[in-house]
Amino acid sequence: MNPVPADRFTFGLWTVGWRAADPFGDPARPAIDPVETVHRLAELGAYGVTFHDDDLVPSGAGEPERADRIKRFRAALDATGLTVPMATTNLFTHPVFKDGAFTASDRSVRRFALRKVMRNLDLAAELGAETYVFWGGREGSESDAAKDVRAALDRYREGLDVLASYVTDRGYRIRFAIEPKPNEPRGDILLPTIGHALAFITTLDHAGMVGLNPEVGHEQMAGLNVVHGVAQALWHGKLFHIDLNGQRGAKFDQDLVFGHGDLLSAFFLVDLLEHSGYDGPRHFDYKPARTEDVTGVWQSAAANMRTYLLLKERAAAFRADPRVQEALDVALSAELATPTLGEGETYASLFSDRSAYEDFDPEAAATRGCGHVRLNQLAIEHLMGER
Ligand code: GLT
Ligand code: MN
Ligand code: MN
Repeated sequence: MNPVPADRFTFGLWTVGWRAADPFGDPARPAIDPVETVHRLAELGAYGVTFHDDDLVPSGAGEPERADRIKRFRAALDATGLTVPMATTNLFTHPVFKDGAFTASDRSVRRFALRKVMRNLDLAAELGAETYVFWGGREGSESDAAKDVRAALDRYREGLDVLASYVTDRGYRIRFAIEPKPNEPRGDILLPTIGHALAFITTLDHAGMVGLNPEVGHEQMAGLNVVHGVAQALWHGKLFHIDLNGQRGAKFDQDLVFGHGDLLSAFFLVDLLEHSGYDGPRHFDYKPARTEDVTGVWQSAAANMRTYLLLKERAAAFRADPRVQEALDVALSAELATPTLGEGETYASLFSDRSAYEDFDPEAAATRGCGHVRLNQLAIEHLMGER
């Protein structure tokens, strides 16, 4: 059960590198050099590493320092074979972004934000990234009087349109992935859920190159079923990337290890990813708990991958179990794939089909049990290693 690069597990520099400062407490761990992170992740069997511009080069660093840091990072990638499948921009830490980046009311901040993204897009392309994530943590408000949401969405769209043209004109093979989140750090964030983001994408000039990077915990913070959300993103052909982690209910963003929140949901999510043809990275966006020392950081990184692999194994066993197949038959699971109208049928022939209505007995059909609880129990028993 050891992870290998073919499993496509990736981690952000900011995840294992989180120094465990929170709104109530100082950093509890030392900084980790990105070069060390690359080596440790490679030893653990990861496939890739991802970064914000400022994770790699602290904001405000001069050009020589920037070049040196990028050179050292590249050398570590070359030495280990670790890839950079995704990169993103920090548009949230510096107080200049306190009222947003693409949707800041201050136009000069918006212009600065676009330039910051363009600069890191060049580096992302150079390092071979195929996905560029947009998490708009500061795009939002605490007061409904403070922002005209419709104007803010106009500016959000403008920003993504400009950046998509930039990528296209430069010939970069990069697609954009919007990461929804309902709140935190803003009281309310724009594009709060997968559904909001999907609708927004349809309005973009380059809608085809923009998809989603859903995060497990962010949907759960909104009280939503992340498996349903990810399935709908897949259905739209928009699951470009995914942030896996754990969350226990509707509260602050916990970023727990994958599976350490709603384990049953994690099981069904792995089942979905593994059976849907999704072939992108399995990216862990978690934070090693503040209680952990540096040893605990790397143990927690390994825990994410191990949990994923265990769930993958259990999901395969679940699917292969004849009792599950039988329960799926009872639930008429396969029948859902059959179109409601027959081939070539129209509403007119439906109208003249007496068996569909006049002779249909809804009372009899209503007595049929679906057996969904048994199916769920079988999943739980597989998850617990009972079968
Ligand atoms: C930030 C956030 C994450 C996003 C990252 C991308 S940064 O830590 O909490 O969910 O994926 O910008
Ligand atoms: Mn999160
Ligand atoms: Mn995330």
